[in-house]
Amino acid sequence: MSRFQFTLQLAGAFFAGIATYLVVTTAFSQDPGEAPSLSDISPVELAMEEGESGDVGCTSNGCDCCSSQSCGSRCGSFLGPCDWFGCHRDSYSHHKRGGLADKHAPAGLMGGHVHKKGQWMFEYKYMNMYMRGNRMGTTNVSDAAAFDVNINGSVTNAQAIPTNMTMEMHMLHIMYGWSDEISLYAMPMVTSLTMDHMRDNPFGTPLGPMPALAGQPFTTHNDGIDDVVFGALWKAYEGCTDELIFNFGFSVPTGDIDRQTSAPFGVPIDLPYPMRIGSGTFDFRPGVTYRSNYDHGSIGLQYTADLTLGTNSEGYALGDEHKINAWYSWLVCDRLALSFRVENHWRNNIDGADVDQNAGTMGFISTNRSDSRGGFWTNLGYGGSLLLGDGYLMNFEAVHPVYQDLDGIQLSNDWYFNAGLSKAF
Ligand SMILES: [Cu+2]
Repeated sequence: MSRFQFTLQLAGAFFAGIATYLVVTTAFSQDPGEAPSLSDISPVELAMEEGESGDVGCTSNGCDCCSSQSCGSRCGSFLGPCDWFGCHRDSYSHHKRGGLADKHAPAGLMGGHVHKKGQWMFEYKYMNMYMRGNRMGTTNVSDAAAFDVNINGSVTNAQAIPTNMTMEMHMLHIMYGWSDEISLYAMPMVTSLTMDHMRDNPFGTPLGPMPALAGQPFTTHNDGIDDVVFGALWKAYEGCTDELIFNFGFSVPTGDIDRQTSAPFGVPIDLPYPMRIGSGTFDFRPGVTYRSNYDHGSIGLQYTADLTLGTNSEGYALGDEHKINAWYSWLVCDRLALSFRVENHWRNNIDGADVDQNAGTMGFISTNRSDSRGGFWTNLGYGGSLLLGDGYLMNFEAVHPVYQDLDGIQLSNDWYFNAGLSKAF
């Protein structure tokens, strides 16, 4: 993808996000309706998680907390009072808006909330990502067509093709409220990577007789401690019902990038780029999140990036990544929210190349190519979060790509899953 295309898509995604925001805002600010009585508000629910982000600065319990028209109208009920699925909703009070099931961004996102001074949060997050089948640009290619392809003037996948891959991550997300505006966080994690391949070209090759093991599968695996992510979140703006949070994140290269495998040749060779756990570089991971709360849910817009700083010990740097997300969380009731998310994700190709790899290995298999790592993905995410009480929040999200434009030849993304369980105290 050219830099021009990239810029164009970035701008397009940004304006799409703004348009989504305006449409949702307009839809949800009509019909002031009736303000609920204070007796509707359960003190137990309100006390549940006082002090998390989204507790948007209103000082009294009622809808008169803000005199502005916009806030007043948001105090109205869009869908009317309800008592669905046996759980009563109390979300009319802005006073304790942060204690509801939509207080965190959807499970696949980070950096969307801060904590009050002195509050801790511990969260276990899990991700399982699955990739299946090869793709060039926006076109899926069969196993037969994935062998011996010409990428940027040189042939690759001469000796094997990747066929599918599973990436699993177990993350421990720790947050602490340094002040009411600034929260610190750290996220150590363990990553597990498994890739299946098909050996040689069983579909016919111009190079002579077919090797004896052609078409046989083989698998490589790698797991271990990934790069540790840490940083600070700064709530720079807090309105009556909305807030803006900046993320100053970094990662340190604690993940291994130099492991070897004996598959498929029986002699140790370096694992290819997508099978390496860490980036090998210090990364800057900035972000900014805007959230706006409504009686029946909340919307969020988020930009995040992962920018490598310098070059790693193997002589390369992973490509920069950018993500723009827009989501809507619908509060079915105070304890349960359902979310819908749209993500645009850009990743650049690798800068440089591993010094241990001689140029020949690029021809063996596409996963050794630094020019087959970048791409653009549009993903849709469907999630839910459930307040379990006592400060526990559980969330889940299923994500799938609806558009993928991949540089070179790469495995295409399939459905993947995010889940988390957090406790704040
Ligand atoms: Cu938190």
